[in-house]
Amino acid sequence: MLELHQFRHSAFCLKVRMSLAAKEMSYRTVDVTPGVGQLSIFRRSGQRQVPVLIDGNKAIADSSAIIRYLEACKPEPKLIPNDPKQAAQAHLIEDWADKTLADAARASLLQAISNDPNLLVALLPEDLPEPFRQIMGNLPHELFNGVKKLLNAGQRSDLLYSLKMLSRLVEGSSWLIGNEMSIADIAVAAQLSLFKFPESSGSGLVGKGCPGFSDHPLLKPLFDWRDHLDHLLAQKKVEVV
Ligand SMILES: N[C@@H](CCC(=O)N[C@@H](CS)C(=O)NCC(=O)O)C(=O)O
Repeated sequence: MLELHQFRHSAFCLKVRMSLAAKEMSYRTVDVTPGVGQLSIFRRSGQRQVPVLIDGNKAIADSSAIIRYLEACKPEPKLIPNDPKQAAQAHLIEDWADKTLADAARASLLQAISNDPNLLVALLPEDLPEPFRQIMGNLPHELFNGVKKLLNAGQRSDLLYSLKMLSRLVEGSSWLIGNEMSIADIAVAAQLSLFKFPESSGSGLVGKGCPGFSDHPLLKPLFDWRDHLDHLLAQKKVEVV
């Protein structure tokens, strides 16, 4: 049985769960405790970040490497297009989502949390007993590792511009590239989760996120597109508990 070692609300871990669902591959998740739990991740994979996929005695780190591994294990349905030009486009969009969008998403969520402490409480694990929830009312470090500073006004407006362009791209079309779901759709949708949490994030978080983005009228087609993908993949998911 494949095992996904993860932080529940990490967009990179969501990216892998979405890919496993797209391929209808069964797996179970292991929630890693930030800090102490990462020691075992380091022992098994030689680095400390999640997601890490464990398949027997193999440990694969990095969401993009994991998806390439899944693609080799179960080639259909393809997440990396066969056509070399489309494969190149998919790679470029995935790379933009994993770097530029991911950094901006984490910084924006951090900003949203600093304005709304209830959002932080909603991000804590659901099974955390109440006394711990109160003590742990600090920042979820696993999400914000690497966030250097909040977005300034210029970066926020650049981000909004890119998201509006994406919104235009998905309006009236199901997929970012060609006629099938690809890694580009999954990578973008996964990072969008931090701007507006999808239903699959659980009832405490769904709809919450970063005001100014989550409720921007021109981004509605983008979040509708993401919600559609989230529903579609929820039906295909084979997570064993
Ligand atoms: N490039 C990696 C990024 C993974 C990543 O940033 N993981 C974060 C969680 S969102 C993490 O493990 N942070 C903890 C740390 O860096 O110690 C991927 O695509 O999987």
